[in-house]
Amino acid sequence: MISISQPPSAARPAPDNALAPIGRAIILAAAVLVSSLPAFGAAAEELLVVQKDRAYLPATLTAHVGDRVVFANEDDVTHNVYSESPAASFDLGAQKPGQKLGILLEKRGTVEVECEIHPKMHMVIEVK
Ligand SMILES: [Cu+2]
Repeated sequence: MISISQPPSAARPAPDNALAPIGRAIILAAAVLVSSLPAFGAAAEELLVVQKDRAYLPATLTAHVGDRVVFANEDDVTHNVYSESPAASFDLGAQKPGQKLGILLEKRGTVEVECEIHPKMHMVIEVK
């Protein structure tokens, strides 16, 4: 009767013990991550840039290192967001209407954002 009521794990304690160091490592990694966040100053933000009528809105944006910028294609045509700026060099590729694509800002500086398909499209992100 007693042996039947015991949970299976009580008979095999080894797997629980084996997981314990991994659990401690995850907690330690989380603590290191949290303690490193103040280095960015304010908490990282997600900033939205809309593509509408073949233009970027807003045309200028101030951001901080660690922020994400999400480009939302609210147009009825495909766009291709890219930048060749040293502060952020990227090419998001063909972006269909309705799609959202993001970048992470990792360096300070001026990011000139353009569109591969529409040369008149241009915006500037100042990363502080
Ligand atoms: Cu475009």
